[in-house]
Amino acid sequence: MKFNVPDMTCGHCVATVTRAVRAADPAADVKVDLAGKTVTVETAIPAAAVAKALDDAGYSNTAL
Ligand SMILES: [Cu+2]
Repeated sequence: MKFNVPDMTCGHCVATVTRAVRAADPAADVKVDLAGKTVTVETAIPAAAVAKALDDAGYSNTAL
């Protein structure tokens, strides 16, 4: 699954976003494209759960 996360601006954001997804699913594979403002996640949990984890971390997002 892939999300547009427009508010990511730096390496700190990448780390925060990655940590947020891993908190929801420790086994998740998270790839962040900072320049493209996208996060690609391989996970068994629902997309809505990943979206909520990102929201809760302060990063609004839309599914792509
Ligand atoms: Cu940042």
